[in-house]
Amino acid sequence: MSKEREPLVTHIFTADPSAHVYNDKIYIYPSHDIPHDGEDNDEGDEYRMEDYHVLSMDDIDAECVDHGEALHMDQVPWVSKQMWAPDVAYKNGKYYLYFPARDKDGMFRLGVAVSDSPTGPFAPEENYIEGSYSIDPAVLVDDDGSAYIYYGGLWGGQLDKWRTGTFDPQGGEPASEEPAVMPLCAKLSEDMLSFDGDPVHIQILDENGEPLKAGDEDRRYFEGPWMHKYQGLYYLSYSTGTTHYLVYATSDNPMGPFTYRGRLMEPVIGWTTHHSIIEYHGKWYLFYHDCELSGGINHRRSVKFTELHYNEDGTIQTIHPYDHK
Ligand code: FUB
Repeated sequence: MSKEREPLVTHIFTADPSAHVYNDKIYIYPSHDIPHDGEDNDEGDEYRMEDYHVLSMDDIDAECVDHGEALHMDQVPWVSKQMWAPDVAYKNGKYYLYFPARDKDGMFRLGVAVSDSPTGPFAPEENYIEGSYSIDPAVLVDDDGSAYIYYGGLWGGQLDKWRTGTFDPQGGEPASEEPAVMPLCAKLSEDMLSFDGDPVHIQILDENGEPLKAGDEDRRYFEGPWMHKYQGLYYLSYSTGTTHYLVYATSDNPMGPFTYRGRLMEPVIGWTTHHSIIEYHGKWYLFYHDCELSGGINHRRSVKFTELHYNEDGTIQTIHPYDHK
């Protein structure tokens, strides 16, 4: 039986869970951490993932099943290494797996692979999505069928190295008083395989309508976006990276601008924090990961879930991940 705030599986290390409800079951699309004894660094070289496994639960308290390998990097012609945080979207009767990985030149790009089943196997496209770079894709298929992909991550995720529009290996975050690097968003084409138009940086504003600043590390975007809708409002949530919070901003438009609203979750054990949000049988759940099971080893993470609660004004109650202990 799966339990709240316990690892969903313990036979492999899993991270970056993207949860979805298909046919009344919960499907979780995580990264698959590989244990090794190498060092951690700011480029994220310790995250050496090579494949994806699909997990599912028949109900929120049912046993979590590992459906095995759904895609391996050896099947993807353009990938050299590091298959990081994925997401899946359902449209046109098919399931589309979006994933970041380094290409043969060492650049992170976004790929897509397709299946008739939520558990895969997924057949990859020959090349990465044209015009894509950086990491952590998350896809929203809106009520009118339009699909949007949100992505980007700083440091090892390379988003800050593209600030000039081309890749600058020496690039980094702006000075602390300058606007922060914002996440990217693109509309997806009808067949879900390419961008429909140029990606744009979506704006995350503070309470005065000003873009969050690079030095505002408690609130600025770092990586791991997720988009969900609640009572007609779009909620963009993400990790602040260096300060290890999950936070959120809202807008009445899927491409923003978004206004910062608050903190979703306090830091977990481990450097990274990464999540997704679903509604299931009338309740809301946050799927996330931490390194409790591995005793704090950053690249040996475990996926967990917990219930999430809204206040009447649409704000979300901050989750304290170890309060129950
Ligand atoms: O799992 C590798 C990377 O770590 C992800 O892409 C980031 O979001 C962070 O969780």
